[in-house]
Amino acid sequence: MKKIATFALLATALAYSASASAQFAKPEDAIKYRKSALFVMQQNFGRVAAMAAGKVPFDAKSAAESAAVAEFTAKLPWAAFGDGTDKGDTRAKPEVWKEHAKFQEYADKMQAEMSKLAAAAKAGNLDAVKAGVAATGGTCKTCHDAYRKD
Ligand code: ASC
Repeated sequence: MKKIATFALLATALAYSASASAQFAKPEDAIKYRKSALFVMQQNFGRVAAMAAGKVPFDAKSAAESAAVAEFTAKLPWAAFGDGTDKGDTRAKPEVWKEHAKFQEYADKMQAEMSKLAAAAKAGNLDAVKAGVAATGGTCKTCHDAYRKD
């Protein structure tokens, strides 16, 4: 029984690491991938944030589309912070890998807030969009303060 459990655990671990590393041929690719995902996410979040701030007129359809893209792209960067991707063209601090569970917690929190924002935008509720932008932006800042250089 113990042997079977150990084998199952090992197989799961191997499958996981194989799939995580198989996604990227080189560490540079992982870095480029996560930065690209974060860039597309920010561009879309920024569009909604500009509406929330009254810098551009609120357009419910555009807000809903952008928030949906931001919600989806918010899922992508985290698989690209694997081992060996701490060096290179990145502003990520070493703490990302030293405190990976906490970093992942921040990432999860951001995604949860981004989903609430997407729901508010889909509902066309500007007040809820404003609250969602503030809450989501707060999670961006908290993580950047802890885990991003500069
Ligand atoms: C953005 C962006 C961030 C957050 C942050 C909110 O649009 O690029 O990092 O919002 O500025 O405080």
